[in-house]
Amino acid sequence: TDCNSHTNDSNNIKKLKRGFAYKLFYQQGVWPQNASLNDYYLAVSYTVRDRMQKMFLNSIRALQEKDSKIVGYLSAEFLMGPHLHNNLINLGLYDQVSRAVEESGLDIKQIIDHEEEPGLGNGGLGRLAACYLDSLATLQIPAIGYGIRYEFGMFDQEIENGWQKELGDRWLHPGNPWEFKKAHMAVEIGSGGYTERYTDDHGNLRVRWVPARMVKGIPYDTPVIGYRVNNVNLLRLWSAEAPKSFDFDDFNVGDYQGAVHEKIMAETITKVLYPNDEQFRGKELRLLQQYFFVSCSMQDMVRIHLFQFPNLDNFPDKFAVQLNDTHPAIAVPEFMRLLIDVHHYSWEQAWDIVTHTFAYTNHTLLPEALEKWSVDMLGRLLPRHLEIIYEINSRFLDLIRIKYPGDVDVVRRMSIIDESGERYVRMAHLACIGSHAINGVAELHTRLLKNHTLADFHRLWPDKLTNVTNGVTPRRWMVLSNPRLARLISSAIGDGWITDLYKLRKLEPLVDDPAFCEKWQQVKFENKQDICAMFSCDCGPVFNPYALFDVQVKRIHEYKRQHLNLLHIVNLYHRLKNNPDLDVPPRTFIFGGKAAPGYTMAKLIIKLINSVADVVNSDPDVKNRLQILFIPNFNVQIGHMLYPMADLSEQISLAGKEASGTGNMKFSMNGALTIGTLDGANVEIREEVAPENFFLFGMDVNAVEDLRRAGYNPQTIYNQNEGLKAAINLIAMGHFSHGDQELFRPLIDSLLYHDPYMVLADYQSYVECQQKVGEVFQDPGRWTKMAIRNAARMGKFSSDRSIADYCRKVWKVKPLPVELKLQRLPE
Ligand code: 26Q
Repeated sequence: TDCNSHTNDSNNIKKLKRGFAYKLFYQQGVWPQNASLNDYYLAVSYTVRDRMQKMFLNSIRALQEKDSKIVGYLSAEFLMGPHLHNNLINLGLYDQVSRAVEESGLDIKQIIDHEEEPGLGNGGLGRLAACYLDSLATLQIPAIGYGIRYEFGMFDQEIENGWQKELGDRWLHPGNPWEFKKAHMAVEIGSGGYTERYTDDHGNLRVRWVPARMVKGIPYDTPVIGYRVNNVNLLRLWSAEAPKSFDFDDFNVGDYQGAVHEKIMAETITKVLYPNDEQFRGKELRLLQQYFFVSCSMQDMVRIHLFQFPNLDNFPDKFAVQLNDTHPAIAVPEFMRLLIDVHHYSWEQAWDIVTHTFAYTNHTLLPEALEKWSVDMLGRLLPRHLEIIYEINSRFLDLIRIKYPGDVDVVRRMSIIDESGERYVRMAHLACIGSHAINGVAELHTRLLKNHTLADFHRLWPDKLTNVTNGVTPRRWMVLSNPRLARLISSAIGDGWITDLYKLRKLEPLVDDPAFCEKWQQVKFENKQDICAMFSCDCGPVFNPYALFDVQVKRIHEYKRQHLNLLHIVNLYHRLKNNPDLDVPPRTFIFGGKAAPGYTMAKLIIKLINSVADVVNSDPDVKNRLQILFIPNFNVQIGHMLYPMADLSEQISLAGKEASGTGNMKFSMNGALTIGTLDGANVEIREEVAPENFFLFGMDVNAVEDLRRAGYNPQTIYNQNEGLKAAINLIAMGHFSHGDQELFRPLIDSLLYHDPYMVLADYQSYVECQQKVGEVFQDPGRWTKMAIRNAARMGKFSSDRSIADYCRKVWKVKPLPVELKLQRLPE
């Protein structure tokens, strides 16, 4: 009864408060009056963590007891974002903990905001892995996420004089209350050395790898809890340590320096996340990172399997292993090595096990992003793996020759080894050949893989390549980040949508309910006010919450075309200056995103955004009508604030370049309208929300291809378009650089003489579409209906749907609900 649950509540709050005090005293070792915010953050987190332990241990037991298949999700990146808030929501403890914290004289928001987020990813791919872990747990699918415990995650970005500056991310410094170090589960990882043949006791010829160096992999486990279920999955991240605790007795005393060096080298492996996405660079340490976490993870799964079964024959029935892009593709030869050299399987048996275990997700169409490791380097670091790769390739090419007699070109194209110049190992080919399933991440992307990037493989194995459109978790990206909207939606249609996002459809009839529409507008307005409040205290511009908030947040990359957005802004500024009566709504343009530290052009784009912002924001002629804000250090935490307050979502990549995009989904779920090209998942978003609720512009992939074939010359477009010319000239003449005409020249020259992403070709269409956006925004009733319809039709883009697709099409796994077997806890 109500009365009963009330007593339970206050009982629970009492217990939570006691928990905080206990943790402060015994764990942090401080009196409450001396405790810092960090002490409180840790005390609250440890208390919450304790509440997960029973579920965690029950989940692990369920895995061991039952004949259940486990998903092993191998990813070099997991961009988890802050844990505390998410765990409170998934556990259903937010309100109680909030009260308990309040009664202890603190503010839950302050404590939540104190968390240093684990930014162990670059962007889309890493965040996708995190959304998938949330959905796996919520759908009660047993899963382990395997990755790297980088000591330094994604760098922190500061803006200095308009330029990006990178600072080391010290996320572990304040202490990480969410992980458990499992020192006893360490594994050993080799590198370098040589291979040798030998005959074993039974007269069998075998191969042995004799590595030159060994490091230890130590797992750190972070529990991943599902939304309101008892299932707790595992994120297992590996950290590298020197093989022996540094004990110089073990080393030749004469080589003390060398011993220290070895230790430092070992621990370098998991030091830092490589901050470049979409641009492959063949660094030795990066290959070592990949091999390190892959070997740790495969050995771990083998150990778990052998705990339950006498041999590895049925490994593919126990584990489905997903390769998140080719970063973990070295798992294919590594598992072959473990099966053949260590567990003494024949090549044929081993290959059967391997190919029934792995599946591979491709995340990119950009040729420069495809991983290819120099054969020399790979052979030096992993000599046994190179031998195995050669053997895989030789058998594969025999198959190709039989299939396509006399076609030497197809052999050259499909070979794992690129022999066009210096020899390289093509990791995508290795992943395709070693997997039973390959998938793209949006319908268009998969089609392009089938027709271009992986066309030969698709022709060979027509059933292997499928699509699984990406999704994002509505727990973090709606419930957690947009509580006002979540409350409004739940009050209208109940809260079933949180675990079945298709239920948002029930919102559609409410577009004709003026009271509901008004509340919807009010939510958006309050979300915008929150942001404005954050910036109003500074001496900088005060943002107008009545303006159209036009947002582009994502990694800075030429293919994503932040500079197309800028050209429109400069053009609008120019028009407003020349015609103060121009009938356009006030706009606030918001940018956020990091540039890879070595990507000069991307860094120049950041500088240009900030330079245009400086001039426009201080120009009285456009005061309150045009404002630009670059939010530094875009990360998960800042995403929580930005997606809910956006009116307009910018998804303006050149068609055929963005594999999927996932920010596009987050915006739309939160009631922003999209201006976008027919690229990636935009195509499907538009399909779902209906064309009249989507601002489409630009060339489609066919038009892009036609134009490229006809010969694209950006200068012709520049010369023929007065508005474009004016915008480009303003930048080139130094209007935004205190007269300096050199500063932005590389960017201008690139646009005028190469324009690899066809910014100028799509410019006019974009500007006209933006004009339409402005007109619709001036009719708030119409805009709101469109926004509600957008959110209502986002069911497909829940990561729950994506994971259900993977379970059915790729992994063949079923839910394993965990019951809480009551067992008395140790006193
Ligand atoms: C590779 C080798 C060496 C160093 C770094 C890398 C590297 C690291 C990260 C290469 C690529 C990435 C990240 C790629 C990425 O985030 N891709 C995005 O994946 C999303 C999820 O599928 C898609 O929505 C985006 O379209 C895609 O760009």
